[in-house]
Amino acid sequence: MRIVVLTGAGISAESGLTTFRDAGGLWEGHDPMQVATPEAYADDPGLVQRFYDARRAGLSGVEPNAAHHALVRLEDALGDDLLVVTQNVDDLHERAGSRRVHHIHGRLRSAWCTGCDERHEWHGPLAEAPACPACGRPALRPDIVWFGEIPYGMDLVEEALEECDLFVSIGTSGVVYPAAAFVHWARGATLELNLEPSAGATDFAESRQGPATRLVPAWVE
Ligand code: BV8
Repeated sequence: MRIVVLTGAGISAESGLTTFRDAGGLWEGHDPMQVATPEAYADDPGLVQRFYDARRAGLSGVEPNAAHHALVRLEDALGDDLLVVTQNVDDLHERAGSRRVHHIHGRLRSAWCTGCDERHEWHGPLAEAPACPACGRPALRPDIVWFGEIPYGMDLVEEALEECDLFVSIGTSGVVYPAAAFVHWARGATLELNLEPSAGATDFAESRQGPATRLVPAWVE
């Protein structure tokens, strides 16, 4: 049984990380559509760096929840037949113990040097323009896929979806593309687990509503 799981901000909500929607479309007081773009970064790099510095710092105050841990148990059972694809930029899947996680929108704890193209594990602030450990230039940006930028590993995801027996979408509103189109790329059965029906709920063979910490363990068991 090959399974592809897509997760969104909703799987991290019960860990205390506000979702894009629940925060009334604001993260740390900013409209992501205004700050999560290359144009915003070119226009005011300090503002965008501080927006991500705040969210990166917030990671040390939260823990994985029962939904993340249930996906680890599923991976223990399925091994490489399970692929977790996440839109989330937090590291809660990894901290729960998931080994095969693909971040299509990047990661808060990664810095990308626009000078030498190297990427580095990064836990501290970037707004102070630290030197790139590889080339020494102060050219580190958040390793985040902004609106208008190309998500990471689309070929890998498309191939996994075309070969899977089951596609499960957890905690996403289904408004951001191309992730919102994955249900159409999936070959097998499709299931949505979400607090409320997503924008694409009717595209799934089955859609269940409830908190991820209740629905995901129940589905995994
Ligand atoms: C691209 C990093 C080309 C930033 C993010 C018009 C039509 C179609 C597409 C477009 C269009 N105009 C523009 C586009 C393209 C655009 C797009 O989709 N825009 C949208 C707004 C219309 N997309 C892009 O630009 C993408 N790039 O298209 O490139 C391309 C494509 C393919 C191949 C080659 C080239 C890049 C998009 C990536 C943007 N970056 N993240 C950051 O994080 O700061 S997106 C960001 O917002 C998140 O990563 C996440 O993806 C998204 C938020 O979505 P969700 O995760 O779903 O979170 P949300 O809050 O919305 O929903 C939470 C859900 O959880 C809710 O349903 C809620 O009910 C539920 N929930 C809450 N609590 C719980 C719960 N569920 C269970 N339990 C709970 N306790």
